[in-house]
Amino acid sequence: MIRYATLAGLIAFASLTVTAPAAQAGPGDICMFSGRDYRGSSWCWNPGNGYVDVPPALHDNVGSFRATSDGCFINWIEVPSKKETRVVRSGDFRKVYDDDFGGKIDAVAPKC
Ligand SMILES: [Ca+2]
Repeated sequence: MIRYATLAGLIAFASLTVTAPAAQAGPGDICMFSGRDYRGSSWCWNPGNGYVDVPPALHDNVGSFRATSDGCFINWIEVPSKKETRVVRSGDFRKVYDDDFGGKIDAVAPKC
């Protein structure tokens, strides 16, 4: 019976972790959302991750973002020589970004 309770607890913990990614955003992250107003699919990046291509759900499809670290949004025009960039500063946020550079984002990096 005790073993069963422990297993159930582990499963509950695992599903909580999976269903609440936005709440897991830590300090120093830049979090992006597929929808406006911080809704939809979300993904958080940290400068320690280095250069990262954004996940498919957010590729050319960032509806909003919040930054608590500096970083750089990248739109590749021709890999690896031609890119368009936007500097992001800690404290930056956009509730609506898909009508701007959010509609072009391919990757995030610590510096432009
Ligand atoms: Ca792009």
